[in-house]
Amino acid sequence: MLLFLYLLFFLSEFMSNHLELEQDLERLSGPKKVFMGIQIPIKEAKALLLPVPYDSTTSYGVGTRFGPNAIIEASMQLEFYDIELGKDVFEEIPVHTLDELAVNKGDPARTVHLVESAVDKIVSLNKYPIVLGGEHSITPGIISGLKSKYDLSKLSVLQIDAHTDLRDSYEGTKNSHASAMKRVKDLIGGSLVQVGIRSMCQEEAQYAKESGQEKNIHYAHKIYANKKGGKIDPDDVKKIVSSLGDLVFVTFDIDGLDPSIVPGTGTPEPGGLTWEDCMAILHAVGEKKAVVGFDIVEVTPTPPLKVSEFVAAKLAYKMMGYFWAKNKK
Ligand SMILES: [Mn+2]
Repeated sequence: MLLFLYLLFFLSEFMSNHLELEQDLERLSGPKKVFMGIQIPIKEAKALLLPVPYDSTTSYGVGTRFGPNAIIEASMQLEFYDIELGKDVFEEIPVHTLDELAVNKGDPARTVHLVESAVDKIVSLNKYPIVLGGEHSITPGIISGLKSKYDLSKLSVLQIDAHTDLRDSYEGTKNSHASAMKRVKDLIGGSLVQVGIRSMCQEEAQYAKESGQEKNIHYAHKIYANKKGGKIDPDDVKKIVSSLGDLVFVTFDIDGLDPSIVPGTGTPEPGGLTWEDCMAILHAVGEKKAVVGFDIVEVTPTPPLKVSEFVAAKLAYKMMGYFWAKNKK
């Protein structure tokens, strides 16, 4: 009996010693690479951030697989205080950063399925999903993953992007980033509202006209033409907001912004939106709609420049504030 007690004592001493050593090591290795540099336990977090380091079907510049890690690293330089909102957004919307999804580069369909299953678990835990891509082909997986909690027949999607991504398939796959929004349209019953568009192929233009989608396309050059005093026309913002249903998912392809602000993206189209245009739109959407989640995709780091990933990190924080920290002061 005594021997048994002695063994028990020895074992517990050994384990607590180990725990201490582990904690010491963690401190020595510095902060983990997590969004904003703070890891909130899943139980206490309001949002779960899923990094999806996937590129497989991107057609021109490659490297979006390095996007999530670069954005998370850049986010550690952000201030918690949001000047415009007058508050610490992270305090209201604490985030837990999940490990990078183990994507399958050679199998786009499998990757989309993996994303779906991860997002399904996030919303089943009643957390907001934030997904960092990775290429745009992951978005249909995110939308499918929402269906265990939200009625997709009522879901609208706001897409900020240079491209419509409405090809039925591209280079032999229906899971290409060039077909991402066609897949999304197949999944949702609400509107797909596309903003900042300035590049499409003839098949897409024809599809947009014949399907009636064109009324929900807000071309970049028209937004420019309507500008007043350098600012996006409030009527344009109103049109964008009013064409969305009450339940909204936001997919933000970073190439929606002008490449002078974000050079690090696979297909940098000139004539893009300004930061202020995007903020005006996202702020208005957050005020009027229930936003269930968002993604930021197609960030391709271009070292030694860090501007693209920093802009993406700030964009994620602004969206958290606009969508979810809006009701409390
Ligand atoms: Mn795009």
